[in-house]
Amino acid sequence: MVWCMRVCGWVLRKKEIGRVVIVEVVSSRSKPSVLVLKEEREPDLYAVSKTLDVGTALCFEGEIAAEQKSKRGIEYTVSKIEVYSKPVSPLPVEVSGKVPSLLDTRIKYRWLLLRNPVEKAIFNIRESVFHAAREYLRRNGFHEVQTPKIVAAGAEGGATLFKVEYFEYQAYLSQSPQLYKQILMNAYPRVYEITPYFRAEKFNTPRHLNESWGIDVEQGFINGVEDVLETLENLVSYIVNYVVDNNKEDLETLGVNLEKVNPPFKRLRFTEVVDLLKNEGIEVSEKEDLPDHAERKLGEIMKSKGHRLYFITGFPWNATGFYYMREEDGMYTRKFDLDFEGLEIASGGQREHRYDKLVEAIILKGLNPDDFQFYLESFKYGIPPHGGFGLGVERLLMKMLNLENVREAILFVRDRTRLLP
Ligand code: AMO
Repeated sequence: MVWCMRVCGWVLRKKEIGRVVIVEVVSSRSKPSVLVLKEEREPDLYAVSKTLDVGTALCFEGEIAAEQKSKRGIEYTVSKIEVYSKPVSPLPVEVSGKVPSLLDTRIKYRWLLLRNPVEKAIFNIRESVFHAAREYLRRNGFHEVQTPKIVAAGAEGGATLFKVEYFEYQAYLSQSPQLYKQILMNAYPRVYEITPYFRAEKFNTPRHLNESWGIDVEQGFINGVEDVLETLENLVSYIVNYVVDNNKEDLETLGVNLEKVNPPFKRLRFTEVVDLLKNEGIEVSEKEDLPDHAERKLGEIMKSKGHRLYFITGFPWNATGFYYMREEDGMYTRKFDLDFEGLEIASGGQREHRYDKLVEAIILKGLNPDDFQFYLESFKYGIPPHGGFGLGVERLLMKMLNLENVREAILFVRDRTRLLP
């Protein structure tokens, strides 16, 4: 049985070969529909198709052709074409995918270049990442919450706060839902939020945005940081494997051979990382966060041992936020990172849930406990031991799809120089 379908989209390319017109129409899939119109077979539609410019918005009705010759898409024989809108000027960018555009052009015209199969494939996969994350977390008893994005205090250090005028108060854009997801540990055993992070990173790098998206999780009643590591490795595996199973066409369009991943991921102590790097001639301080070049080198070392994804656990206190639980030695904490081939894609840890210790940590970090009263109060009424993480969506996509720049993984880029579109 042959099904007649109605598909709406835009003309991506048009080719005339003798008395045949071939029109590629892009819709929501990364592969275009290929309309084959023969003068002999459908003279009226053939005449219409000759007038179609690249960019025309149309709907067509047709059947998947018995014989499929096109390598670019799915061929249809057409019974109806309805034109909805014609471009009033030629398109400013080449959308067919024949000629790759520069990153700058891709960012400026993403809304139009999304008609290009490669752009469409990236964002179809981005959609799957969010869908899979929700599916996994919901199935595992996490409640979805929304917390404010206009806040009175930052959680990730003052240097990257964007100031906002809030009537007569000084406010900021939220860098992370950290403090709020912890507060909610008073009433939910498990929460997550899919959220933007606003960070005034002043430098331009291929892995930083000023507005990025995170999958932020917090889990209570834990017996230690290992419970949180397990949630994160299961979540990341679920997301990657979901994309492998559900975005075959998009991965093919991108030419990406994404392999499934399975937990457990390798765990490395921070001190082990320092030794591993020392053996490779890279000196890193035992008291600070890993610099970028050290992170990349570690990625190479781990890849040669067959580990694409690995945790670094037990970060030094000097390199962490105030809210991570410190070990008894005072030097190290229960903070971890998850790295994917040399790039940090997530951070998390067990939190300090003991009131007195938390006040002490805030003071030790040079912050004023008065600024955190709303947060501190929530540690007085039976908050359970808890931990969680923030997983950077654009960074995860970058690694899954071998993208060179994090800007390729977000529709509208906010970076040091871009506030439009
Ligand atoms: P962190 O600051 O490491 O941790 O952020 C978590 C993850 O978010 C991503 N990310 C970014 N991606 C692109 N551009 C940026 N400017 C940017 N900043 C962060 C990264 C990073 O690993 N509150 C903790 C999480 C927690 O402990 O639960 C936090 O925000 O992938």
